[in-house]
Amino acid sequence: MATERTLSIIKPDAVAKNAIGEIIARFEKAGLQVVAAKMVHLSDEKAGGFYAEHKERPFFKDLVGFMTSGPVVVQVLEGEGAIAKNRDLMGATNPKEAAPGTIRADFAETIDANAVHGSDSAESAEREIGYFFGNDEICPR
Ligand code: RTP
Ligand code: MG
Repeated sequence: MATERTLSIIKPDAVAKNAIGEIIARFEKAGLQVVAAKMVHLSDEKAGGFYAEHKERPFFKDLVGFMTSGPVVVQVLEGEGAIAKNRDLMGATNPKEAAPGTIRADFAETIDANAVHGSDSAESAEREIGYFFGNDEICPR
């Protein structure tokens, strides 16, 4: 499998729980490397643009409200099959359906406040990484 990059966001609920380190440790233990990272408090515009694909969905307003409710940690993760590996580590969107031992099963309470985001395809990863990071902010190792 090829080396890939994916965008990960530790969402406001997990930051508020002081779980940044525990979540990043899971990525590292699974063989993913953090090659870019920053903490930001998203504006409505930045969060809405990020989730633009969901603009017409009934949950869009709540999603943007949640993503702007506190700071987030945005990272680029690099490694073998990073996109699928990160989605596996995250677990299902609804934490009640997430497999035991996944990040959402262990740190999230609700589908709205579900601890982490991860790119869902190579196309999404490319767009999302460019949405948050310039090339000079990514540090391959
Ligand atoms: P994410 O983009 O945040 O990584 O989550 P995901 O791929 O697992 O799920 P996605 O379908 O992209 O949805 C984005 C976020 O919107 C909220 N959502 N709510 N009430 C609902 O039916 C519903 N569906 C999705 C979730 O917070 C989800 O993470
Ligand atoms: Mg998604």
